[in-house]
Amino acid sequence: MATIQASGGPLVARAATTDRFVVEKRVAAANLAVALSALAVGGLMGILQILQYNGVDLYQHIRPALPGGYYQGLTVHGVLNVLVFTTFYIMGFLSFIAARAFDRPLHSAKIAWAAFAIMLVGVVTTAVPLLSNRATVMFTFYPPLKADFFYYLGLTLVVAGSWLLLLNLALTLRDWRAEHPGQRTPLAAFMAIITMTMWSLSTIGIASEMIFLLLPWSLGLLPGVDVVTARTLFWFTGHPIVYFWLLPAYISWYTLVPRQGGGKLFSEPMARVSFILFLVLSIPIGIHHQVTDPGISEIWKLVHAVFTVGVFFPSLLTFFNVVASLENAGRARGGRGWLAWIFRLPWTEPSFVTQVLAMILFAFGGIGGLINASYNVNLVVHNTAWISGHFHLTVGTAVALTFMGIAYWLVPLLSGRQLFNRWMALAQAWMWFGGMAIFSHFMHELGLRGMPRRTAIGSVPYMQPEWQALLPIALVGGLIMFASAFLFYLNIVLTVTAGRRVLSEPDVPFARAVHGADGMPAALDRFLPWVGCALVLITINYGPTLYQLISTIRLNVPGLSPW
Ligand code: HAS
Ligand code: CU
Repeated sequence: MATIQASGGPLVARAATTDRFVVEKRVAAANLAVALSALAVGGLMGILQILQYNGVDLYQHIRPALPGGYYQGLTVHGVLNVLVFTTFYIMGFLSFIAARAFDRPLHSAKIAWAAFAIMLVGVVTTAVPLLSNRATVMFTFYPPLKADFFYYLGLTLVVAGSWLLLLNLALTLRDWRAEHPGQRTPLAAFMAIITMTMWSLSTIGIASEMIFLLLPWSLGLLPGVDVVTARTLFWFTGHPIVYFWLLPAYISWYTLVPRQGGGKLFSEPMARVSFILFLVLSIPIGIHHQVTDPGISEIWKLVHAVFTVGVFFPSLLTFFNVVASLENAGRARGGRGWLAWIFRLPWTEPSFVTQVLAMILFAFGGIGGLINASYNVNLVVHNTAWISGHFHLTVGTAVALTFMGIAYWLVPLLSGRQLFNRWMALAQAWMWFGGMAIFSHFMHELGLRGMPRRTAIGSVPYMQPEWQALLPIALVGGLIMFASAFLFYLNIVLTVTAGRRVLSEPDVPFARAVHGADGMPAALDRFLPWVGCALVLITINYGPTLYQLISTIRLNVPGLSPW
């Protein structure tokens, strides 16, 4: 079976590859299993939350399992969905896709398994206090809310395990370069390395927060904590984490979706520029989450707001490039006219449709992001349900729905079986799209009407009639998403257990590029100079604030566990 590389180079014929990638397949399967299990439990909490908003508190009926009620459920929802599901899925997907793009196994099976093992120990360590209501602190674990030591330890292990993928990819790149002197790194592998480099750099913030503040504090070794310093270190990682979730989805949109649609990627150099910009610009903008925090100079808040508009740009490049690639596919399939080519796209191919629907909602999530980023307008939306609307379009759709779309080809490939039912998959994708469109629209609306986020709205004494009018519609959206998730899991479980066995392994659908890597500037295939640029910008944008916070640090705020 032939695989086409996105580099625009010649077709690379590949004979039976099954055995060469057995480790990568197992690593991917193990990571996906944890990821999808986490999403199942985390997603279930979501429906309990929107029911609670509507005055139906099912948490009361599961008290023995979740004694902390709404707030514990919300913490489980956030931790499992955006920390565990995303990180494990990304580890599995990137390990697999990078090896296939390099067309060679990863450098070390031991490192790949060690990463998985460390992260798994981390998840279990976090889960114990989380489920026993000793860590009801949300996924952002802002002090002075204080969780059990093991909650912080477990999350630290998940992050530390993920660093090993960067090590493994870097070693694999070295092996590959030795075998292919002078050649351009295959696009998907290049993008995977950029993603993991950006992530590893960005996690310096959360690692410092854990090691110097939260871990010793939760052990009683520090008299108290410094709230603003902790929050600033958190958002040093907490903003770029959203691009750590997004970039693997972009890898799929750039290197796989064009071919799944029947066409080619429009421009490989432009795709590389976009990823390099993410590496350089993702981190020095985290203070846009702290516009209302005291103790940080307005100048630096403004600088971070301006740079946030800068990081909008690589997503605009992606918008252009991905839509141009879809147009290429539509025309290759006989499409005509300015827009009529859209109808020629393969609208019955589950993986493709799922991801295109994710892209469409992401355009709206992106627009909302720009509103969040607009310094003074942020004051209108901050800490309201608007933000929940925003991130359900971004991580909850652009990322989660894309990952479901990837699962529609990856799970069959890993299990050696056909997708159980393509129509069920198509229904699932449209239901997520429709349900999320309703849910997130009304969450944005509720936010504009002043409804706070992270609040058990169903039991507050200040419930407003205008919220009461809109909440049931958001619930309808939530119920449609719930049904969609049910179909997804049914299809995946039936695929793995009862899908028709396939004799020959399907191809990984890497796309070729219209404008490929030939003649592209060498800088677009380098890593270290861009890491250097990122470090310079981080130093400029964070240096003065961190210096001021650390030099005036006062570890005197006692911890609270009000639940
Ligand atoms: Fe955000 C808060 C700004 C993107 C996630 N964000 C959050 C939180 C989360 C989150 C989880 O500046 C809450 C954290 C918390 O708990 O407090 N965000 C932005 C900006 C962007 C952005 C400027 N966010 C994301 C992504 C996320 C994510 C991506 C997850 C994956 N966000 C903010 C700000 C806050 C914030 C403030 C703080 C608010 C506050 O006050 O608390 C941009 O990167 C967005 C750029 C995106 C685009 C869209 C490009 C569209 C594409 C698809 C094109 C294809 C199509 C298909 C349409 C420009 C690439 C066509 C189809 C055919 C058939 C033709
Ligand atoms: Cu952000």
